Amino acid sequence: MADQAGAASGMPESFIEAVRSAKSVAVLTGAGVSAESGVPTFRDAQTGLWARYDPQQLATPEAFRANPELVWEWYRWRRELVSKAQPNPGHFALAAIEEKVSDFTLITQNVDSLHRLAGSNNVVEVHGNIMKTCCFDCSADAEEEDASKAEVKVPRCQLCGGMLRPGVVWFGESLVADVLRTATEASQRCDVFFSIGTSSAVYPAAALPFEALTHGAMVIEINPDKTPFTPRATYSIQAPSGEALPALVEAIWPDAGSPNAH
Ligand code: BV8
Ligand code: ZN
Repeated sequence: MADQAGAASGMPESFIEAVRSAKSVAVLTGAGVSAESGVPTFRDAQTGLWARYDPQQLATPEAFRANPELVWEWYRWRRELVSKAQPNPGHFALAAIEEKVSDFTLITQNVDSLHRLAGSNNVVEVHGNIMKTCCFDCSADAEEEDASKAEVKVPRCQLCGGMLRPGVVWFGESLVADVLRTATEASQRCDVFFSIGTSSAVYPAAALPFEALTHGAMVIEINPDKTPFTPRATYSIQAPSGEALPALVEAIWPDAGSPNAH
């Protein structure tokens, strides 16, 4: 049963000691970590123009085959949004934790590059990156300028003439095998696993906290809402990650300095 650890105060000593002495830490982040940077989560109703579309309907190869112009319009809108977003204190706190732990892996479902922008190094992007572009037919990577010409509704591959697509993993597509293997291995070997800002609804990423648990890790969930994983968490911190993570760093590594913008 999850033990409620207070967001800022009242973290049990057992919790603080376990995280401070951890040799290996793995973290899974979801859209909730970027929410405080102004990047809408998948659960949030899409704003404005996109309110009438369900992301799970648009982020699929079928949608792209049926209407590549619409799918590109959606991704260009999201790229614009992401390019204006800045990391928030939650991102910086995770970069600070990486400095304190010898074996640290940050597994993210987010496609927005904010962890790297905040200074995290060992980032595993299990669902790709929205700023990347590749060929839907031959999978060749494409240069950014090929895709950014807004007047070209569906950019074409210079190698095979196929349609270019955003470099993300769509629903119904398999994750890149060695990326998933790296994430799974990190989840299996860690002493402490954090599941932060994710609805724990999308597989196989949602299986990673369970992997950590069955391999003996302490699993800490940080999410203002409950998720299907909450009852299994060792500790559940029900607070926004932008508040909980800096408080956790402060409580566990007071010398780490404030993990806000560097
Ligand atoms: C695959 C990139 C094999 C694209 C994304 C039936 C049962 C089980 C599984 C399936 C099924 N049918 C199909 C599947 C498989 C499917 C799946 O899991 N579907 C779910 C919906 C049931 N998975 C796949 O298709 C995966 N591939 O399985 O391959 C295969 C092959 C062929 C056929 C079948 C299977 C590929 C999944 C990857 C999809 N791509 N992103 C893009 O971005 O455009 S997923 C996308 O949605 C995100 O990357 C993210 O992973 C997911 C949304 O999840 P979250 O990140 O958790 O975000 P969400 O909005 O859901 O939640 C936000 C959370 O934050 C909330 O809990 C909220 O409370 C919290 N929060 C809010 N504010 C804060 C906060 N937390 C902290 N602080 C805050 N301030
Ligand atoms: Zn091609």
